[in-house]
Amino acid sequence: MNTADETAPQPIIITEVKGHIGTVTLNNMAKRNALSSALLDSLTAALGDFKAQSVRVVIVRAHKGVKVWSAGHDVRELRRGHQDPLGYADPLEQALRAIRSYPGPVIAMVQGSVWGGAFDLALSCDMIIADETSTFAITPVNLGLPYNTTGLLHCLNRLPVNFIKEMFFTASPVNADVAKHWGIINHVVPSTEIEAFTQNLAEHIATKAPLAVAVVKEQLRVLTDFQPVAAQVFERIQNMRREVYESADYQEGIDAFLAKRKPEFRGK
Ligand code: LCV
Repeated sequence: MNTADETAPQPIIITEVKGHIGTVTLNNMAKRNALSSALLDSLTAALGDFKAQSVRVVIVRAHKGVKVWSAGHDVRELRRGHQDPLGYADPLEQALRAIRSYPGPVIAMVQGSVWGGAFDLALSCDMIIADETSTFAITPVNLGLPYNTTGLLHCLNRLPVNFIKEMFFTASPVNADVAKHWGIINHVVPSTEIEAFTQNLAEHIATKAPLAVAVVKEQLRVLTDFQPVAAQVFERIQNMRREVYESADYQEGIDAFLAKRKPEFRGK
């Protein structure tokens, strides 16, 4: 028999504050923690709540031992036809900005596979602690989607451009050792120890002067995020991106994903 709590809708994220540490646990495993607007808006709201409680360090994680940390942007919600699928106002972009401007470290604790926009989300955290089961993939070329320039800047601030190109052009997952080698993750920690390791790191940082920590984070954000691009160059890039998201290939990419079949890209 179903007791009340078994039928009650599960929260899409679980939040917890203990001392100076706030934790967000992605909680939609049926959809592989796909980054739906519901999940992303909840994450952004949770960061606002944490800020109001002067939470000093945030951990973003999935449930212990998951095979998929997050399947990336909810493909069903990707805008189609004449609308930028990763525009400034997209819930994913709003969540990334909330992470990057949170006045304290946001640590991604990763187990399992990370896909697409979830890679950008993890990379937007201040540090990534991952276990041996973690993999990372960025997948716009699987959908025919023009990734946004801010997202590419997030990658450029962290990774060599030849490795970024390999990740974007192949859309292949990279494993924990490769991710550590190139600097995607700060520490590879055995899955049996990763919770304690991440908690200890967060608690250690939380003993430091929070105002001094917050100002260094904001200084590094403005130094890395604000690369000047000439207006004409930006408009040319946006025009190129529009041709991609208005292409038949982008429609085919989404249709194929939803139909669970391989896409046939024709270059138009
Ligand atoms: C909606 C999903 C998703 C999902 N959206 O389980 O990087 S960009 O530019 O491309 C950006 C726009 C982006 O992030 O795009 C999304 C990129 N993500 C991916 O390519 C990963 C897509 N997902 C998968 O490859 C598989 O789901 C993985 C390998 C993550 C897990 O495979 P598994 O066999 O364990 P299913 O595929 O059966 O998925 C379970 C349910 O979650 C839904 C999927 O449709 C299914 O729902 P139904 O049971 O209703 O069919 N799901 C998974 N990923 N990104 N929904």
